Amino acid sequence: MSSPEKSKDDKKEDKIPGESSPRTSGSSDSTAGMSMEHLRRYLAEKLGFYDDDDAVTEDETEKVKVLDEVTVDGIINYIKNKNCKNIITMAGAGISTSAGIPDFRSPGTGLYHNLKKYNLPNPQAIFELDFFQDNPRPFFELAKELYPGSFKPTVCHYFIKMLVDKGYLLRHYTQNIDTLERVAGIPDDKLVEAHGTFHTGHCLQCRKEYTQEWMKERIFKDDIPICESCPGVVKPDIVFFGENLPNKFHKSLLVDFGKCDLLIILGSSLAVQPFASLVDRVPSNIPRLLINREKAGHRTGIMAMLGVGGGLDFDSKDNTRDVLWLGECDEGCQLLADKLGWGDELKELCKKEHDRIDKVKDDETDETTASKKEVDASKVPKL
Ligand code: CNA
Repeated sequence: MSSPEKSKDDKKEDKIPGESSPRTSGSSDSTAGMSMEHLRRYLAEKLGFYDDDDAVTEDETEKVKVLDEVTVDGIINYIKNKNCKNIITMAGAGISTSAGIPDFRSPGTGLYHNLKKYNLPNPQAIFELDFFQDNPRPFFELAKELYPGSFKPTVCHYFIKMLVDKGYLLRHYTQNIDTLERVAGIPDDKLVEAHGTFHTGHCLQCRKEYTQEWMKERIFKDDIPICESCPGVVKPDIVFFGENLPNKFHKSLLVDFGKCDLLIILGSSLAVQPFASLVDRVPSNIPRLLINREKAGHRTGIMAMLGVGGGLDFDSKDNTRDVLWLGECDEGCQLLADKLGWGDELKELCKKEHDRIDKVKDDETDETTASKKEVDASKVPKL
């Protein structure tokens, strides 16, 4: 993105960047020598944020009105008019809190707030590889609390599933490790689990692979899962701090983001990199909608003032593409579905799938009770 060489040349001449450039010389708001736009670029250049490519796109975005109104209705009109087929959704822990899984950072209920009982040197340590290798127990205790299989996908998960079924979704990028996307039926080829998943696990020493069921059996007995081939600990394939993100993440983002025709970000504080910076990978004329309890991932401070740098840009006067919808993910997704005319279908899908999951659980409980009774009966001495 950046073009450092060009910046260096301009610096040498100590010129205001873009001053003599044919791309920007046509700026019409120049009155007393230095226009606001030139001043902005000059400061950005001096602070090292200037990006020549941005200069072009920002000039262009000034002319292009991406959304007819910067609201959810504007997004809905855009989806209908553009016939979107390459929507990318990006999700965080906020899409699963209504299923009963706490997020990281929400005050009071977030995991970071509730990790005191584990006596960790700092809350992040529970997801740090070095700490895990010394003391895996806190992680497995937490894993037991959060273990996939105990929760049902939310309205938001099923909305994403509907985007798949209706041919609107290019890819869903999730930071979540709860596998609720899979439970909701989002197929593997539409899914990028950027921070890995509990779906599989590997021995930290010999890399032997294990299934979710194998790990679950041990974790629920409060055993540390130990490899069957060596003394290594088996860690679920979720990405800890200090580990690389999966190859699928790196490969997919190169192919997907240039094609994206709408970005929807759901339930994330956009505080974890490199995931958070994905918002900057869509072309500059592509709308971005954030559905979240709080404003997140936006430019702040001097970056916002200068109109440079990455991040969502809700507040600038030139914004015609970044929409913030504050509230619950489920409500936001139901609203989108209603406005697209899929509202009842989404409600029916949630009900049907939740009933199905409940039935599977009931059947499992019946089977366990029946086999327990069989065992108990076999213990009764025959007279
Ligand atoms: P985070 O930093 O905890 O942020 C969550 C965001 O969602 C916050 O901005 C909340 O305000 C918002 N939020 C919470 N509930 C809702 C809701 N119902 N509706 C709308 N907004 C809501 O979590 P991120 O995902 O941004 O951070 C990335 C971490 C979290 C990743 O490394 C994950 O692996 C990790 N994580 C995942 C899970 C999970 O798999 N369910 C749970 C906890 C943490």
